[in-house]
Amino acid sequence: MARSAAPVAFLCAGVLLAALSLLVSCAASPEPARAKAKQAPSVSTQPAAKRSAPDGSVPVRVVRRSSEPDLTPTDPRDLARARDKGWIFMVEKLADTGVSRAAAARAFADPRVPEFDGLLFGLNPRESHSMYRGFLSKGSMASAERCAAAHASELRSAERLHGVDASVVAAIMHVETHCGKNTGKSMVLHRLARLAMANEPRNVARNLARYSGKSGKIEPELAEQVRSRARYLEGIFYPQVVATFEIARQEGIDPLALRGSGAGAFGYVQFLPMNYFAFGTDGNGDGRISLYQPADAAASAARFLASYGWKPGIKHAKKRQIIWHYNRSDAYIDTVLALASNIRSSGALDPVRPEATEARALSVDVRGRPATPATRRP
Ligand SMILES: [Ca+2]
Repeated sequence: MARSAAPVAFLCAGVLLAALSLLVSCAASPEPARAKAKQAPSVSTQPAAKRSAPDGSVPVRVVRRSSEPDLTPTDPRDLARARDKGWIFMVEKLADTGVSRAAAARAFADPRVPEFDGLLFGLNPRESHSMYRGFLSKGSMASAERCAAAHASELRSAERLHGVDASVVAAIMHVETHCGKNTGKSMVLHRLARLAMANEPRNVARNLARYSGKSGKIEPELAEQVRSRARYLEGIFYPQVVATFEIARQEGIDPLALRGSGAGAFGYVQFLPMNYFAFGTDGNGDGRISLYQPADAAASAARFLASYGWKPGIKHAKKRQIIWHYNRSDAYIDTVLALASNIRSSGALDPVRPEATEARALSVDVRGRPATPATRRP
């Protein structure tokens, strides 16, 4: 979604983050094709003592809220800076939820986090089909096929594990991040926190004023729509902010280090932090879960879809219902299913016969150009 604030609001999927006792609906996918993230968070499936991160990925244990209270004193300068920057509502809310006040104040006081200058939201945003038209161009379809072919083994493996069509997961991978080429450079914490501030009292007032007539008056029904939308956005995104701090707390990493889309999603298949905890799967069996590993990303997305009822042989209408949980957009669903159908018919996911591989190797030189005698000069 080139969709920064408003659009984010209509995607979402239900997920349980047991450790935080929070049940919310949350998006797996906001912004197709974001810039590549530098940080590669991962969830370790190994005991802590054995974990290491030679590839630079961040290991994350299963989320479990610590029973130990955080006794770190809050730096009053951080609190003052967070207040000046408009984030004090978020800091205090997080502290009430059980996130360390010191950690929250420090994060929002950090100069890397911009001031909160308000979030103006639409009341009923919808994605248009034109947003996705480019994904069905000849070039994009070919690129999606290459993505499927490059990761056929991982995608087929995820399919065997979760019973979800490999072509659908490949299509999602292509639409979300162009097969991992564009996973996003935005600060996940900041983007999620901004959306979660929708229901901050001053922000609600700002939006009520926006929807008021020249007289400054607003119809009660419209005012309730504005308030309802603010509560909805907060309900979706605030738990994601908490989950981001939970990742940082468990691993002792900087919460600002997580990078992703403008809507706070990250990795090849653009999961929000809670989905990362709920559906992250170690697809390649290397003992850690990283959504920047294609095998893990494919397995995680497949698990997500399976959790909403995807099974082999389900009807088209059921497929639509399930993908809706990934992104609440008909345009998105149409695009993913059309791409998946094309990937299937292209044979990109089919096993390559050894003789075919050999034949191809003979006809292509090292730079990938045809190497038949006719094109070569002596
Ligand atoms: Ca892995």
